[in-house]
Amino acid sequence: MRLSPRTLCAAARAAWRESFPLEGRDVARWFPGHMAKGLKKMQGSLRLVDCIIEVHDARISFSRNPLFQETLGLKPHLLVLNKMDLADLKEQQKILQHLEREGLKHVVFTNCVKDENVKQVIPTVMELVGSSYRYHRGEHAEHCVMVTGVPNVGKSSLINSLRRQHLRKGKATRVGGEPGITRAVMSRIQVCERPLMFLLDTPGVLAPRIPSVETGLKLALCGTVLDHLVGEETLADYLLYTLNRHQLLGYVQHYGLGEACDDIASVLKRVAVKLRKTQKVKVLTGTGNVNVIQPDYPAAARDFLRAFRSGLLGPVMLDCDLLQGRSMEEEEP
Ligand SMILES: Nc1nc2c(ncn2[C@@H]2O[C@H](COP(=O)(O)OP(=O)(O)OP(=O)(O)O)[C@@H](O)[C@H]2O)c(=O)[nH]1
Ligand SMILES: [Mg+2]
Repeated sequence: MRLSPRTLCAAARAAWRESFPLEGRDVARWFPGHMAKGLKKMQGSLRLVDCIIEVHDARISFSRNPLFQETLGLKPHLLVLNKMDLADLKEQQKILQHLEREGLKHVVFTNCVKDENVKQVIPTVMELVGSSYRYHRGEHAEHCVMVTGVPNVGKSSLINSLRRQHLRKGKATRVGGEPGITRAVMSRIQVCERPLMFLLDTPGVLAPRIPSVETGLKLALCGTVLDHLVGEETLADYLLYTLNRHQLLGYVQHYGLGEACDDIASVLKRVAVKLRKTQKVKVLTGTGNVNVIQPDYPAAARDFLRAFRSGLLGPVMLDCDLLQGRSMEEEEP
């Protein structure tokens, strides 16, 4: 008998976890001390700045750092939702409406690797600055913009992309796949000639109190926290839970698993075998030493996370629960 896809999905869903254990995680440790310093320095440079560009990851549009709006909120503000190539933006209008309700009226989605939509950034900044108080003082012809955001969302990539677009110049600031690449609030980097505009690159800053463990895990999944602080296997488990919960089953095909599964140990085992990431371990038995082949679980977890982060498992919108007005923590009894 052949089962319909709907029946298969229903059967699979029944076996999937309804929630992820959130207790006992020390989210406070995920906020390193240098970030507090960075934020202070940013506040210090604020008077030199005409506008703030807050860069954030489009896959977690609502899990932003509230501190940016609270401490830097006096200046005109543009939200750049970057990595749009990795985000599921089917509900883009709803996302924009939700952000507008939070007071964020100026939003641009970008891909700073392929320079998509980056051309919209400077005209929007000019519009915002033009309608602000500073413009009417008519002092300087040049504009200075501070780029803020949590780690690893593409702040430095945006600066480099703007330079490619408007100056036909190469890299001015270092980019990297890990959080914490930019460490200091840097000197001004020119990104445009007409209008003359300079950008200040800044280090990524997480909120000292991440509002919930769930938000912390989503931030970590997008690479804004160093993986080892959360634990690669925990993170891989949260990824599996999230993908199954949203029925994003691209990982099944990517790793040739045959079927979806909600048990991380068994998924990582099969991933390790497929990637030949196994290790020989000596086991002492009563009759002597025996070499046993074991799956390399940490290596499989790293590959699973890497595949997700580079978009190989398909686009995602990790904050879609918030779009529908419910969170996992609310659902718990
Ligand atoms: N897929 C994709 N990757 C991007 C995009 N923008 C940046 N990246 C990648 O994201 C990683 C982080 O980029 P950075 O520009 O260093 O991020 P940052 O916000 O300056 O990071 P910190 O300085 O560590 O806070 C790099 O590997 C970039 O290549 C994008 O639009 N799409
Ligand atoms: Mg940077």
